[in-house]
Amino acid sequence: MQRAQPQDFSRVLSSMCTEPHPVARDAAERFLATNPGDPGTYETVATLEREAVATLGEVAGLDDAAGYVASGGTEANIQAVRVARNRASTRDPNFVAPASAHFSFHKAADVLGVEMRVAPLDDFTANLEAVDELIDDDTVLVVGVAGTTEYGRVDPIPRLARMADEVDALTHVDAAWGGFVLPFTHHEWDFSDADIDTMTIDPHKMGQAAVPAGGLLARGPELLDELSIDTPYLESTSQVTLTGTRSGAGVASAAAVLEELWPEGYREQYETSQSNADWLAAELHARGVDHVEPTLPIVAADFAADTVDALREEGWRISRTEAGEARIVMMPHVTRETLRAFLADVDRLR
Ligand code: 0PR
Repeated sequence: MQRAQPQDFSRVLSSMCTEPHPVARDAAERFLATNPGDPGTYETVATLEREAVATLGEVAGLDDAAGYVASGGTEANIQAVRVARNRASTRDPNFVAPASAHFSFHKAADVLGVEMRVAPLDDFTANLEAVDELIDDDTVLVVGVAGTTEYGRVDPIPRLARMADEVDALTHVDAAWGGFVLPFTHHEWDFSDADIDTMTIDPHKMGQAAVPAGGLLARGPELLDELSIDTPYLESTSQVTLTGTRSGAGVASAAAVLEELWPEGYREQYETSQSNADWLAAELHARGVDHVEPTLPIVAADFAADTVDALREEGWRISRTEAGEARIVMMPHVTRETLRAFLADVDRLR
């Protein structure tokens, strides 16, 4: 049988994952047979995880960060809701999130038995009046998104955090994708900008780590203690992660690439990705194609459905927003050359 090969990235415009950086790939291979879920036995990878969390904290404006390298943004978001639920005393907990929140929050609500209240948007970000109306004394968490999945928009995080504080709820920021580009922008999104408690920030997206490497950060260890489960027969006595055995490859790759790229490498990637997004938006404008302005490096373009189908036939991997626009995510593998080839096909097929 022929050896299966993964897809190549040359026509992938839809993904929030990318080719791992060479140092991430190398570290992943070396640490394949390690389990950070058992830090007593696998000490080296446990040390790497602490280093990765410390650097993720730097990225997100937090000294002495608590947290861990999760399986992905989904786990980190579920765990953030779980922290908030466990910390609160209400029997009927709810959390409030904007309609732009990733579908992983619906999973969190379902798994944890916490009601999810969805606030409508105004110009792609949370409508604050609506959020305010949805918050009540049983609200345990307010969620803001810093880099939405569809349009790369940033909610007004400081204002959401103030609303959460008023009812003693926690604030969680989902920067799963945006966390590695936002430090180089003027947006207010991190632990130094607002009284936020937890954050999702995924090395396996813009961080260029190997999959699986998500990130959960907490302002202090006492928040993670809300998740603590006794582990009687391990050398370590408790565990806060959702999964048990975890990927040492993911953890080691995250630690390696964070050390390699933070901050200058990530800054360069942000500048390249953002200039590609702005360039594509200008090219679309020149062609009369409606599009949503890329505040972060994602472009949503309003092609006719037939055009998208024809582009897919040519091998372009494109996903659609709920409203039907084609999403083009400027991951590191999406270069100016990729975009020129894409536009040439757009011009031919439109
Ligand atoms: N939060 C945000 C803001 C996200 O965009 C995503 C995933 C998550 C959380 C969940 O992260 P995990 O998928 O790591 O659990 N956003 C992309 C999406 O669902 C993920 C993705 C990645 C999609 C690669 C396609 C793909 O090829 O659309």
